[in-house]
Amino acid sequence: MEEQNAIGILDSGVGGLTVVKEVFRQLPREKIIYFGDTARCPYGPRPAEEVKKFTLEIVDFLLTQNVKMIVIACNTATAAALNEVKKKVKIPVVGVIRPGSLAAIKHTRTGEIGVIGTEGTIQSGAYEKTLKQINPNLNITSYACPTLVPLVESGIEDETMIRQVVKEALQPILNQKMDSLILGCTHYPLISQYIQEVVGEQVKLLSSAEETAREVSTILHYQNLLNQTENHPKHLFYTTGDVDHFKQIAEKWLGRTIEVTHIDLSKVK
Ligand code: I24
Ligand code: DGL
Repeated sequence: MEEQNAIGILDSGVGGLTVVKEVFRQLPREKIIYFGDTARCPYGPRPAEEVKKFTLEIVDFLLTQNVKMIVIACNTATAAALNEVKKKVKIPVVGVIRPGSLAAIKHTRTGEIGVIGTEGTIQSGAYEKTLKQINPNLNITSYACPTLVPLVESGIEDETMIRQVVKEALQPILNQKMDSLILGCTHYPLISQYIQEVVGEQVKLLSSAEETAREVSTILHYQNLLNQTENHPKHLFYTTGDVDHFKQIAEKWLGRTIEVTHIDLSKVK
């Protein structure tokens, strides 16, 4: 039965595990097959065409795993490839940009919305397009913060240093009016407390992981694809990079032990 097939979740590396954690919480009966392209991470500084190519390769791999749905958990990949992927595959495809945008639209009172993300995400204009398609009167400030992914991935725990990097990264948008700020990158929720400090408590931070898991739930229900039978589904995690390093970060983040397999995409097919 198709509903017992897994949900395929892809990301440029480990950041998409924020979406996995929410899917585990909101949809505990669903089996997950995660693909983290850690060998080619980060996607943020790469040209859109390259990110599109990488994303399509991963989608092809996930299709060989018989997934019933695909979640593009990476903002940069969603910006570069969501439309193309949707055109190519017959199963439902969800990105992280629409759910995050809808959350901001639901929250804003002034119509002034900020978006921060990688260079690729911001340059694509995908958030503006999505937001303005729903409400053309919104006032959107979008800004790339290329230092924040390296900050999170450095594993630095020194709060003074984190504060300093976050403050510098956000300086240019501090005089912009906004009542909502979309964290348009997988990694930003991990430093949201520092971002909140810098932008002030009057600005509501919106992250897409929770909203994306809810969108997944809605679509599975609507398409009659919710898994009704599984109780302890066996999840699979693929990484193009180092298995032990991936496993260490993922297990710490998810709070459970997982099975991780190395994969070389050039050897698939
Ligand atoms: N957090 C992230 N990426 C890393 C890291 C981290 N190292 C420490 N912490 N490294 O992303 C990325 C490069 N690696 C990835 C694995 O393969 C080799 C290359 C954010 C994690 C999002 C779930 C800090 C850290 C951690 C565990 C949980 C959360 C966290 F170790 F911030
Ligand atoms: N996952 C990416 C995103 O959400 C951040 C890391 C990267 O640049 O690959 O945009």
